[in-house]
Amino acid sequence: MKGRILSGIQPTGNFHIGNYFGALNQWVQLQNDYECLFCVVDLHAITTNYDPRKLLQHTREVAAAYIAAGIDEKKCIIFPQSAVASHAELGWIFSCMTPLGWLNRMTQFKEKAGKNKEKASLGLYSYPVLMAADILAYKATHVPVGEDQKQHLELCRDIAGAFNRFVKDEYFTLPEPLIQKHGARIMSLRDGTAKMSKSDPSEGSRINLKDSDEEIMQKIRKAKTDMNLFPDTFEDAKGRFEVKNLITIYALMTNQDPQSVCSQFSGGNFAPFKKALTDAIVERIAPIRNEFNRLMQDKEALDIILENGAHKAREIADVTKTQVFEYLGLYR
Ligand code: AQP
Repeated sequence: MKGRILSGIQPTGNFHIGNYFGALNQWVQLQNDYECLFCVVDLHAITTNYDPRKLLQHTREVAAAYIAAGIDEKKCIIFPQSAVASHAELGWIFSCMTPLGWLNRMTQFKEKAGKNKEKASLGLYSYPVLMAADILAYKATHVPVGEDQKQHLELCRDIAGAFNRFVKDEYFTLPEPLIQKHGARIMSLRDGTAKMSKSDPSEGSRINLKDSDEEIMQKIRKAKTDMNLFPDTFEDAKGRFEVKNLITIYALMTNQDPQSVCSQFSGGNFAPFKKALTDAIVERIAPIRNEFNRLMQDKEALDIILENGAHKAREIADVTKTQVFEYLGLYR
Protein backbone atom coordinates (compact mmCIF):
# COMPACT_ATOMS: atom_id res chain seq x y z
CA MET A 1 0.00 0.00 0.00
CA LYS A 2 1.25 3.48 -0.89
CA GLY A 3 -0.29 5.16 2.16
CA ARG A 4 -3.60 6.06 3.76
CA ILE A 5 -6.32 8.17 2.17
CA LEU A 6 -9.15 10.09 3.79
CA SER A 7 -11.79 11.89 1.78
CA GLY A 8 -15.45 12.76 2.04
CA ILE A 9 -18.47 14.30 0.37
CA GLN A 10 -21.19 16.38 2.01
CA PRO A 11 -24.72 14.97 2.16
CA THR A 12 -26.14 18.22 0.84
CA GLY A 13 -28.57 16.70 -1.62
CA ASN A 14 -28.15 15.96 -5.25
CA PHE A 15 -25.02 13.94 -5.90
CA HIS A 16 -23.94 14.98 -9.40
CA ILE A 17 -21.48 14.13 -12.17
CA GLY A 18 -19.10 16.84 -10.88
CA ASN A 19 -18.80 14.96 -7.58
CA TYR A 20 -18.40 11.76 -9.61
CA PHE A 21 -15.59 12.99 -11.86
CA GLY A 22 -14.04 15.38 -9.33
CA ALA A 23 -13.86 12.84 -6.54
CA LEU A 24 -15.53 9.46 -6.68
CA ASN A 25 -14.19 8.14 -9.97
CA GLN A 26 -10.68 8.83 -8.74
CA TRP A 27 -11.36 7.11 -5.40
CA VAL A 28 -12.42 3.95 -7.22
CA GLN A 29 -8.96 3.76 -8.81
CA LEU A 30 -7.16 4.65 -5.58
CA GLN A 31 -8.75 1.96 -3.44
CA ASN A 32 -6.44 -0.63 -5.00
CA ASP A 33 -3.25 1.18 -3.99
CA TYR A 34 -4.11 2.90 -0.70
CA GLU A 35 -5.76 2.07 2.59
CA CYS A 36 -8.92 4.15 2.17
CA LEU A 37 -11.39 5.83 4.52
CA PHE A 38 -14.33 7.57 2.86
CA CYS A 39 -16.68 9.48 5.10
CA VAL A 40 -19.98 11.17 4.51
CA VAL A 41 -19.25 14.56 6.01
CA ASP A 42 -22.59 15.34 7.63
CA LEU A 43 -21.07 17.76 10.18
CA HIS A 44 -19.92 19.88 7.25
CA ALA A 45 -23.38 19.73 5.70
CA ILE A 46 -24.93 21.56 8.66
CA THR A 47 -22.66 24.61 8.25
CA THR A 48 -25.16 26.09 5.79
CA ASN A 49 -28.95 26.09 5.78
CA TYR A 50 -30.32 22.53 5.59
CA ASP A 51 -33.40 20.45 6.36
CA PRO A 52 -32.86 18.09 9.36
CA ARG A 53 -35.69 15.86 8.09
CA LYS A 54 -33.68 15.11 4.95
CA LEU A 55 -30.12 14.91 6.28
CA LEU A 56 -30.13 11.22 7.21
CA GLN A 57 -31.65 10.28 3.87
CA HIS A 58 -28.94 12.31 2.10
CA THR A 59 -26.24 10.66 4.23
CA ARG A 60 -27.45 7.23 3.14
CA GLU A 61 -27.65 8.44 -0.46
CA VAL A 62 -24.01 9.55 -0.48
CA ALA A 63 -22.93 6.22 1.01
CA ALA A 64 -25.02 4.37 -1.59
CA ALA A 65 -23.47 6.51 -4.35
CA TYR A 66 -19.97 5.59 -3.13
CA ILE A 67 -20.76 1.88 -3.35
CA ALA A 68 -22.76 2.12 -6.59
CA ALA A 69 -19.86 3.93 -8.26
CA GLY A 70 -17.49 1.12 -7.35
CA ILE A 71 -16.11 1.72 -3.86
CA ASP A 72 -15.73 -1.70 -2.26
CA GLU A 73 -17.07 -1.53 1.30
CA LYS A 74 -15.08 -4.65 2.20
CA LYS A 75 -11.83 -3.01 1.22
CA CYS A 76 -12.52 0.57 2.34
CA ILE A 77 -13.96 2.10 5.49
CA ILE A 78 -17.21 3.96 4.70
CA PHE A 79 -18.75 5.89 7.59
CA PRO A 80 -20.67 9.01 8.63
CA GLN A 81 -18.44 11.73 10.08
CA SER A 82 -20.79 12.48 13.01
CA ALA A 83 -20.54 8.85 14.20
CA VAL A 84 -16.89 9.40 15.16
CA ALA A 85 -16.74 11.99 17.94
CA SER A 86 -12.98 12.50 17.58
CA HIS A 87 -13.53 14.61 14.45
CA ALA A 88 -15.39 17.32 16.37
CA GLU A 89 -13.09 17.05 19.41
CA LEU A 90 -9.92 17.42 17.33
CA GLY A 91 -11.64 20.16 15.35
CA TRP A 92 -11.95 22.22 18.56
CA ILE A 93 -8.33 21.59 19.50
CA PHE A 94 -7.07 22.63 16.06
CA SER A 95 -9.27 25.71 16.09
CA CYS A 96 -7.28 26.84 19.15
CA MET A 97 -4.09 26.58 17.04
CA THR A 98 -5.36 28.25 13.88
CA PRO A 99 -4.77 31.99 13.59
CA LEU A 100 -7.74 33.95 12.21
CA GLY A 101 -5.45 35.30 9.49
CA TRP A 102 -5.17 31.82 7.96
CA LEU A 103 -8.94 31.39 7.84
CA ASN A 104 -9.47 34.88 6.42
CA ARG A 105 -7.63 33.78 3.29
CA MET A 106 -10.03 30.92 2.49
CA THR A 107 -11.76 31.73 -0.78
CA GLN A 108 -14.51 29.10 -0.42
CA PHE A 109 -15.90 30.87 2.66
CA LYS A 110 -16.01 34.12 0.70
CA GLU A 111 -17.83 32.37 -2.16
CA LYS A 112 -20.29 30.49 0.04
CA ALA A 113 -21.00 33.34 2.47
CA GLY A 114 -21.32 35.79 -0.43
CA LYS A 115 -22.63 39.22 0.49
CA ASN A 116 -24.19 37.89 3.69
CA LYS A 117 -20.92 37.38 5.50
CA GLU A 118 -22.26 38.73 8.79
CA LYS A 119 -25.05 36.16 8.77
CA ALA A 120 -22.86 33.17 7.85
CA SER A 121 -22.28 30.70 10.67
CA LEU A 122 -19.07 30.33 12.63
CA GLY A 123 -19.16 26.69 11.48
CA LEU A 124 -18.98 27.72 7.82
CA TYR A 125 -16.03 29.97 8.61
CA SER A 126 -14.14 27.31 10.57
CA TYR A 127 -15.14 24.46 8.20
CA PRO A 128 -11.53 24.00 6.96
CA VAL A 129 -10.39 23.40 10.55
CA LEU A 130 -12.88 20.55 10.92
CA MET A 131 -11.68 19.24 7.56
CA ALA A 132 -8.13 19.27 8.92
CA ALA A 133 -9.36 17.23 11.91
CA ASP A 134 -11.07 14.75 9.53
CA ILE A 135 -7.75 14.15 7.80
CA LEU A 136 -5.37 14.27 10.75
CA ALA A 137 -7.55 12.02 12.95
CA TYR A 138 -6.45 9.18 10.65
CA LYS A 139 -2.96 10.55 9.95
CA ALA A 140 -3.85 10.30 6.27
CA THR A 141 -0.81 10.49 4.01
CA HIS A 142 -2.73 11.52 0.89
CA VAL A 143 -5.98 13.38 0.20
CA PRO A 144 -7.66 13.29 -3.22
CA VAL A 145 -9.04 16.78 -3.73
CA GLY A 146 -10.74 18.78 -6.44
CA GLU A 147 -9.03 22.03 -7.42
CA ASP A 148 -11.46 23.91 -5.13
CA GLN A 149 -10.32 22.03 -2.02
CA LYS A 150 -6.60 22.53 -2.58
CA GLN A 151 -6.48 25.62 -0.37
CA HIS A 152 -8.17 23.75 2.48
CA LEU A 153 -5.61 20.98 2.28
CA GLU A 154 -2.81 23.54 2.47
CA LEU A 155 -4.42 24.87 5.63
CA CYS A 156 -4.54 21.33 7.00
CA ARG A 157 -0.79 21.02 6.40
CA ASP A 158 -0.24 24.37 8.14
CA ILE A 159 -2.30 23.20 11.13
CA ALA A 160 -0.38 19.91 11.32
CA GLY A 161 2.87 21.92 11.25
CA ALA A 162 1.61 24.29 13.95
CA PHE A 163 0.70 21.32 16.19
CA ASN A 164 4.09 19.68 15.63
CA ARG A 165 5.92 22.91 16.49
CA PHE A 166 3.77 23.44 19.60
CA VAL A 167 4.43 19.95 20.98
CA LYS A 168 8.01 19.94 19.66
CA ASP A 169 7.57 16.60 17.94
CA GLU A 170 6.96 15.42 14.37
CA TYR A 171 3.68 13.82 15.42
CA PHE A 172 1.68 14.51 12.26
CA THR A 173 3.05 13.86 8.78
CA LEU A 174 1.89 16.51 6.31
CA PRO A 175 -0.74 14.99 3.97
CA GLU A 176 -0.13 15.30 0.22
CA PRO A 177 -2.85 16.29 -2.29
CA LEU A 178 -3.76 13.93 -5.12
CA ILE A 179 -5.22 16.14 -7.85
CA GLN A 180 -6.77 14.74 -11.00
CA LYS A 181 -5.27 16.09 -14.21
CA HIS A 182 -8.42 16.31 -16.32
CA GLY A 183 -11.94 17.25 -15.39
CA ALA A 184 -11.09 18.53 -11.94
CA ARG A 185 -13.94 21.03 -12.34
CA ILE A 186 -17.31 20.47 -14.00
CA MET A 187 -19.36 23.61 -14.47
CA SER A 188 -23.09 24.31 -14.31
CA LEU A 189 -25.08 23.44 -17.47
CA ARG A 190 -26.74 26.84 -17.17
CA ASP A 191 -23.71 29.00 -16.45
CA GLY A 192 -20.28 27.87 -17.59
CA THR A 193 -18.57 30.18 -15.10
CA ALA A 194 -20.24 28.60 -12.01
CA LYS A 195 -19.30 25.22 -10.54
CA MET A 196 -21.84 22.41 -10.88
CA SER A 197 -23.16 22.16 -7.33
CA LYS A 198 -25.49 19.97 -5.26
CA SER A 199 -27.09 22.98 -3.66
CA ASP A 200 -27.69 25.00 -6.84
CA PRO A 201 -31.46 25.68 -6.75
CA SER A 202 -31.65 25.13 -10.53
CA GLU A 203 -32.19 21.42 -11.22
CA GLY A 204 -31.25 22.04 -14.85
CA SER A 205 -27.77 23.15 -13.80
CA ARG A 206 -26.59 19.63 -13.05
CA ILE A 207 -26.85 15.96 -13.98
CA ASN A 208 -27.60 14.00 -10.83
CA LEU A 209 -26.37 10.45 -10.43
CA LYS A 210 -29.98 9.36 -9.90
CA ASP A 211 -31.47 11.19 -12.91
CA SER A 212 -33.57 9.07 -15.28
CA ASP A 213 -32.56 8.74 -18.95
CA GLU A 214 -35.40 11.12 -19.81
CA GLU A 215 -34.19 13.73 -17.29
CA ILE A 216 -30.64 13.48 -18.64
CA MET A 217 -31.93 14.00 -22.18
CA GLN A 218 -34.01 17.05 -21.18
CA LYS A 219 -31.17 18.65 -19.24
CA ILE A 220 -28.67 18.23 -22.08
CA ARG A 221 -31.21 19.47 -24.62
CA LYS A 222 -31.66 22.65 -22.56
CA ALA A 223 -27.96 23.00 -21.64
CA LYS A 224 -26.67 26.43 -22.64
CA THR A 225 -24.42 26.69 -25.70
CA ASP A 226 -24.00 29.70 -28.03
CA MET A 227 -24.75 30.83 -31.60
CA ASN A 228 -21.41 29.68 -33.07
CA LEU A 229 -20.60 26.31 -34.61
CA PHE A 230 -18.67 23.54 -32.85
CA PRO A 231 -15.02 24.61 -32.38
CA ASP A 232 -12.27 22.98 -34.47
CA THR A 233 -9.90 22.75 -31.54
CA PHE A 234 -10.30 22.80 -27.75
CA GLU A 235 -8.14 25.93 -27.77
CA ASP A 236 -10.76 27.62 -30.00
CA ALA A 237 -13.35 27.02 -27.27
CA LYS A 238 -11.50 29.50 -25.05
CA GLY A 239 -13.96 32.00 -23.59
CA ARG A 240 -16.95 29.84 -24.66
CA PHE A 241 -17.45 28.57 -21.11
CA GLU A 242 -20.58 26.47 -21.60
CA VAL A 243 -19.28 24.85 -24.80
CA LYS A 244 -15.96 24.05 -23.19
CA ASN A 245 -17.75 22.47 -20.26
CA LEU A 246 -19.92 20.22 -22.46
CA ILE A 247 -16.85 19.10 -24.41
CA THR A 248 -15.10 18.29 -21.13
CA ILE A 249 -18.07 16.28 -19.90
CA TYR A 250 -18.24 14.32 -23.16
CA ALA A 251 -14.50 13.67 -23.04
CA LEU A 252 -14.76 12.35 -19.47
CA MET A 253 -17.79 10.22 -20.21
CA THR A 254 -16.11 8.58 -23.20
CA ASN A 255 -12.56 8.41 -21.80
CA GLN A 256 -10.97 10.53 -24.50
CA ASP A 257 -9.20 13.86 -24.53
CA PRO A 258 -11.15 17.06 -25.32
CA GLN A 259 -9.18 17.66 -28.53
CA SER A 260 -10.37 14.42 -30.14
CA VAL A 261 -13.96 15.41 -29.27
CA CYS A 262 -13.41 18.68 -31.17
CA SER A 263 -11.98 16.82 -34.17
CA GLN A 264 -15.02 14.54 -34.18
CA PHE A 265 -17.68 17.31 -34.13
CA SER A 266 -15.67 20.17 -35.68
CA GLY A 267 -17.68 22.81 -37.55
CA GLY A 268 -21.07 21.18 -36.97
CA ASN A 269 -24.06 22.52 -35.09
CA PHE A 270 -24.77 21.35 -31.56
CA ALA A 271 -27.71 18.99 -32.16
CA PRO A 272 -25.72 15.86 -33.11
CA PHE A 273 -23.18 16.56 -30.37
CA LYS A 274 -25.92 16.89 -27.76
CA LYS A 275 -27.44 13.60 -28.93
CA ALA A 276 -24.06 11.84 -28.62
CA LEU A 277 -23.46 13.50 -25.25
CA THR A 278 -26.84 12.32 -23.91
CA ASP A 279 -26.11 8.76 -25.07
CA ALA A 280 -22.65 8.82 -23.49
CA ILE A 281 -23.96 10.09 -20.14
CA VAL A 282 -26.78 7.53 -20.07
CA GLU A 283 -24.39 4.71 -20.91
CA ARG A 284 -22.04 5.68 -18.10
CA ILE A 285 -24.56 6.74 -15.45
CA ALA A 286 -27.44 4.25 -15.88
CA PRO A 287 -25.63 1.24 -14.33
CA ILE A 288 -24.53 3.38 -11.36
CA ARG A 289 -28.06 4.74 -10.94
CA ASN A 290 -29.59 1.27 -11.04
CA GLU A 291 -27.18 -0.02 -8.39
CA PHE A 292 -27.80 3.12 -6.32
CA ASN A 293 -31.56 2.52 -6.43
CA ARG A 294 -31.08 -1.12 -5.41
CA LEU A 295 -28.94 -0.12 -2.41
CA MET A 296 -31.37 2.57 -1.31
CA GLN A 297 -34.17 0.01 -1.15
CA ASP A 298 -32.41 -1.83 1.68
CA LYS A 299 -31.71 0.87 4.26
CA GLU A 300 -30.94 -1.64 7.01
CA ALA A 301 -28.13 -3.20 4.98
CA LEU A 302 -26.77 0.27 4.24
CA ASP A 303 -26.89 1.22 7.93
CA ILE A 304 -24.95 -1.93 8.83
CA ILE A 305 -22.21 -0.92 6.37
CA LEU A 306 -22.11 2.58 7.89
CA GLU A 307 -22.04 1.33 11.48
CA ASN A 308 -19.29 -1.23 10.73
CA GLY A 309 -17.32 1.53 9.04
CA ALA A 310 -17.84 3.89 11.99
CA HIS A 311 -16.62 1.20 14.38
CA LYS A 312 -13.36 0.72 12.42
CA ALA A 313 -12.88 4.47 12.00
CA ARG A 314 -13.37 5.10 15.74
CA GLU A 315 -10.64 2.58 16.55
CA ILE A 316 -8.12 4.60 14.52
CA ALA A 317 -9.29 8.14 15.33
CA ASP A 318 -9.60 7.54 19.06
CA VAL A 319 -5.92 6.59 19.28
CA THR A 320 -4.95 9.89 17.63
CA LYS A 321 -7.29 11.83 19.91
CA THR A 322 -5.89 10.16 23.03
CA GLN A 323 -2.31 10.93 21.99
CA VAL A 324 -3.21 14.53 21.14
CA PHE A 325 -4.90 14.94 24.56
CA GLU A 326 -1.74 13.60 26.20
CA TYR A 327 0.52 16.02 24.32
CA LEU A 328 -1.69 18.95 25.31
CA GLY A 329 -2.11 18.06 28.97
CA LEU A 330 -5.85 17.55 28.70
CA TYR A 331 -7.70 15.40 31.22
CA ARG A 332 -8.62 11.95 29.96
N1 AQP B 1 -18.43 20.84 -10.11
C1 AQP B 1 -17.50 20.03 -9.64
N2 AQP B 1 -16.54 19.56 -10.46
C2 AQP B 1 -15.60 18.73 -10.01
N3 AQP B 1 -15.54 18.29 -8.73
C3 AQP B 1 -16.48 18.73 -7.88
N4 AQP B 1 -16.70 18.52 -6.57
C4 AQP B 1 -17.80 19.20 -6.18
N5 AQP B 1 -18.31 19.87 -7.20
C5 AQP B 1 -17.50 19.61 -8.28
C6 AQP B 1 -15.89 17.63 -5.75
O1 AQP B 1 -16.75 16.76 -5.07
C7 AQP B 1 -16.20 16.49 -3.79
C8 AQP B 1 -17.24 16.64 -2.73
O2 AQP B 1 -17.63 17.91 -2.55
P1 AQP B 1 -18.43 18.34 -1.25
O3 AQP B 1 -19.77 17.77 -1.26
O4 AQP B 1 -17.66 18.04 -0.02
O5 AQP B 1 -18.47 19.88 -1.36
P2 AQP B 1 -18.56 20.82 -2.57
O6 AQP B 1 -17.27 20.88 -3.29
O7 AQP B 1 -19.07 22.11 -2.03
O8 AQP B 1 -19.64 20.12 -3.50
P3 AQP B 1 -20.92 20.70 -4.15
O9 AQP B 1 -21.45 19.66 -5.06
O10 AQP B 1 -20.68 22.05 -4.73
O11 AQP B 1 -21.90 20.78 -2.95
P4 AQP B 1 -22.56 22.01 -2.24
O12 AQP B 1 -23.52 22.57 -3.22
O13 AQP B 1 -23.23 21.42 -1.05
O14 AQP B 1 -21.49 22.98 -1.87
C9 AQP B 1 -15.00 17.40 -3.61
O15 AQP B 1 -13.84 16.64 -3.81
C10 AQP B 1 -15.16 18.42 -4.68
O16 AQP B 1 -13.93 18.91 -5.15
